[in-house]
Amino acid sequence: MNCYSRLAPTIRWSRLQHHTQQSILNERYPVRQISSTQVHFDRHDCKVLVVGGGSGGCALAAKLSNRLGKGQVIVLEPAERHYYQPMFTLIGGGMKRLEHCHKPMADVLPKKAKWMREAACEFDPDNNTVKTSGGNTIKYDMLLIATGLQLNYEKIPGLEKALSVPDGNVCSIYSPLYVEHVFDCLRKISGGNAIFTFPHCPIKCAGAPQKIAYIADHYFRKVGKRDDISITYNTALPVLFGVKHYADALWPIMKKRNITVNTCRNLIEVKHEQDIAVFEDVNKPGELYEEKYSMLHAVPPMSPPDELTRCKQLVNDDGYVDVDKFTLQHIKYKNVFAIGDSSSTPNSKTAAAAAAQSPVVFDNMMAVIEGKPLTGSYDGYASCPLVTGYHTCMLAEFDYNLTPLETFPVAQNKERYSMFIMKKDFMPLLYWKLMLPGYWNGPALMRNMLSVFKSKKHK
Ligand code: UQ1
Repeated sequence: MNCYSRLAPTIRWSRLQHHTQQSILNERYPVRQISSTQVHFDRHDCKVLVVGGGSGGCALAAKLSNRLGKGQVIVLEPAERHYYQPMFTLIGGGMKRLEHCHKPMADVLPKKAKWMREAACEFDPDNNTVKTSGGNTIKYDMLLIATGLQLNYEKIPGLEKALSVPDGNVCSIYSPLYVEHVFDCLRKISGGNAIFTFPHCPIKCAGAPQKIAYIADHYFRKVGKRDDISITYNTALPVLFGVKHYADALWPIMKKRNITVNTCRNLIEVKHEQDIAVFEDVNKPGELYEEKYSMLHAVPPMSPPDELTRCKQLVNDDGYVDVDKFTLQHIKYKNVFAIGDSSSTPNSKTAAAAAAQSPVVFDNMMAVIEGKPLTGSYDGYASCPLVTGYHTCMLAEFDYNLTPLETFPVAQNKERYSMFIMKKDFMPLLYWKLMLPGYWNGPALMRNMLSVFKSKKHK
């Protein structure tokens, strides 16, 4: 099977400009120029192979190639563009545009690393090799898996079809293909039920599905149509947010905004011709609820990519790379590490978590290369700037114990304008200028410095 076939979502061609169609095609299906007389597959050797050029892969490729020198690191990444995904919620709310959130992959990958514009097709950790979509084999000394998650829209019957209806009323902030249509939906709807979902599996940025609901509420109020629209947030989780400290602050916001929250309710089908979303009670399989929507914001189920989950030696039963949660080293293969969303570590999956993991992975990979004991340990830090409208945000930060681990000397379980500006204007700069070039190790240093200003109550 062609490695790329899983990446082929139903694309709403009618809504996309020709150049966008072409660039998405180029991005998804890179063409290998093959001469008719000679087909020639290569074998490549490297000290470190980084699979994936997302936030974690990029940052680590920069750190490692800086230390190891030119030509020692290969990055395997098929996409032409690197997206700053934390901006997708703001695009959904019409606060930013899609063109603000991506750069050419060639510009963000480090110059000292070699970029192979192919996908990993087959992992063989017993022989230290990875086969690529272009038919090449890469042999490595050290492997870093940074693939992130794939979006499985097709797992919900009817959803892809609904998303591909021209000017339809189903949308999703999670994909660059669909994110721009979210704001169209917010503008278009004039009454009825706006339904927002959260699927029955771990996802990246677990705060985003409710952020877009808060933003929608604020938008409907701003334009004076909120009284005609009822908003429902249906989550498959038993809680509103995994960290009690913030969940306790978010429930009253939902209440104040008059957003109905149903927990343990999972979207299982979309009947777009009738505008009906079908939900199942996750505790009572077979107990179904049909809800009529005038707008549906759907979050797809997600999983590590199929190419990875096929390699049973590397992954746990759920398909995540089986690493030690502190050292981020593979449980069985000591020359394999993972960073970011595809790893088995039980932290929230955010770019901030990848940033905090980056110095640990770097130190521990270098320790293996130099034959020294591992010293780096990841505490599970993740943060989620919970945007709650057009000028407010609650910055949640916490660790493996789901205990708040906050950077700033203020009560962070409150909605603040300062945190909104940080999320909207400061974070993109920090990401492009510091994180991707490998200089940002998460806010631990800043937190320690600012801790002198914290009152005992907040320490
Ligand atoms: C962070 O480190 C990070 O990664 C670059 C983000 O993603 C873009 C974030 O949203 C946040 C909040 C952090 C944490 C940084 C600070 C200064 C609290």
